[in-house]
Amino acid sequence: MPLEGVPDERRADLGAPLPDGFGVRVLVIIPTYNERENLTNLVPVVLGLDPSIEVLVVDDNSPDGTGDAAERLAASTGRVHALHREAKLGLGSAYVAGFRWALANTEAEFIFEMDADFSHDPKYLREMLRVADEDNVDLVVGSRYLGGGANVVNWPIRRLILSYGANLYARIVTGLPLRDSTGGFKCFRREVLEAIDLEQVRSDGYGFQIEMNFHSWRNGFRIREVPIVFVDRHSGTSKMNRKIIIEAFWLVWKLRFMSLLGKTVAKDGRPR
Ligand SMILES: Nc1nc2c(ncn2[C@@H]2O[C@H](COP(=O)(O)OP(=O)(O)OP(=O)(O)O)[C@@H](O)[C@H]2O)c(=O)[nH]1
Ligand SMILES: [Mg+2]
Repeated sequence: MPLEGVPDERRADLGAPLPDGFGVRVLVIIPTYNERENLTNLVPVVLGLDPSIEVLVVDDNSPDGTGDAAERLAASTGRVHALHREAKLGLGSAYVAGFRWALANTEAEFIFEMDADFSHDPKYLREMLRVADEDNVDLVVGSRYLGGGANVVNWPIRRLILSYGANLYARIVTGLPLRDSTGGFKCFRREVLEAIDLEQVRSDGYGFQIEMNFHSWRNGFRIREVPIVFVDRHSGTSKMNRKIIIEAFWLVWKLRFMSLLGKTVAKDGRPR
């Protein structure tokens, strides 16, 4: 698919190409709620990275017509799929629905989570895939807080402190060895999603991200962070809210007690 309609600054700097004959099947899941313009700009860039990449949009009946935009993209190429849900049911359950769809309908070996709003620059996809494939990593996490600093552009200081503090708190309470456990740009090897009992993953927003990382880690999978620069959304509206923060605050304690009790959400019910 040509990169039509993509702003010039997005065409440039997409990183080094994947090795010739990479050939691994990749599915990028993009959950959307009112992201029509962002989605229409983002998808061609993602597809343009490599022919092995396909996209699944999970839209929650966005009033701005994002679902129709996803259908138009799907009609223009066989590499875009759209899953429509009836109402805004939350980011966590959108991903769970997307993971289930991916496992049931594709043979994708690597399955990405990615935001629609260009906060996650598509240029990092290649490096994340390279790490997953060549270095045999099961979960690659795009990280804003590697090396002590914060690679975040255009966030108010209040939000930066909240996010940094939340990550420190999650690390201390759960023991999860990640600098950035709340971010939503990551690449799962298929087996990771197959091993986790997705039925039991009920959290939303930041909590969902922490929970997926935690279960992957507790199930013995290899996790690695790669540095990314996160840029605040240029357009569209935020879906952040207080409920999501409070949920994540309590969730980390639940995870800690689960690990103390030796409980996992692996499908076979025991740690690997
Ligand atoms: N399907 C679906 N997608 C959602 C829902 N909530 C958020 N999203 C999408 O999930 C991604 C991340 O949400 P954002 O609103 O960007 O969350 P954020 O990055 O924490 O906050 P801002 O960038 O400030 O808006 C975006 O692509 C959203 O459109 C939801 O309830 N359902
Ligand atoms: Mg965002």
